[in-house]
Amino acid sequence: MTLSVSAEPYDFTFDPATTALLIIDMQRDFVDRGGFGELLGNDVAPLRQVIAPIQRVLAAWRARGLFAIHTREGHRPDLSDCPPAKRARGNLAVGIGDQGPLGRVLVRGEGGHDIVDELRPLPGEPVVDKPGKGSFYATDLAGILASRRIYSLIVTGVTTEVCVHTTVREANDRGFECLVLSDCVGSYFPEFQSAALKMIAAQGGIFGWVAHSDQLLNAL
Ligand code: TIU
Repeated sequence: MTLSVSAEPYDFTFDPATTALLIIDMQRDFVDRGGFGELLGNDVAPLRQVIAPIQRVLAAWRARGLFAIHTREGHRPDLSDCPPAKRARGNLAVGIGDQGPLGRVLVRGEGGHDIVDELRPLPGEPVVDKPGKGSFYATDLAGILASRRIYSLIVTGVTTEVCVHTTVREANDRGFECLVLSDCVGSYFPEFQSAALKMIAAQGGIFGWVAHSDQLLNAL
């Protein structure tokens, strides 16, 4: 079965059986006050706006028995997988590995590292822990997608110009077709949100397609 979604730069067609919904880094560390995002100097409010639209898409996706994957950015408690350059970046008073209001910042097992309750993964939905911005770098995501014969990705999560963009670029170079849902990805910076979405769909869809989630829900 092939479905078609009205998208930029042109309709996105996909077979639901070979497509995964990818939910990137919807962790308290990025969308809650006191987390890594706020420690970096950001207002988390714009990111919280994507929770409800992703919830709607995830509910429709699950209702059809389709495959969803969640990612989390973070590090081992001993920080052995955190490059010193990443830890030093920003000269933060409280940074990666330090004790913050939500526990140790961006460390696996801590409160801030967890996915928000509204989007809690269900059994059967893999959670991919990643040390970098991209979801393919140093993870088993490629293996999971290969074993499920997944060729297309519906991409949601945060932040649009950082982990979403890095992941879409990685996926595009690996031959995946990516549809990014414009209202289900969020940035701390409105101007980056707009530019990042344009960069994906420009030049005939140089990295992929962009559509509002209503268009996907219509197709489903
Ligand atoms: N800072 C920022 O915009 N993003 C990140 O650090 N990680 C993700 O985007 N997940």
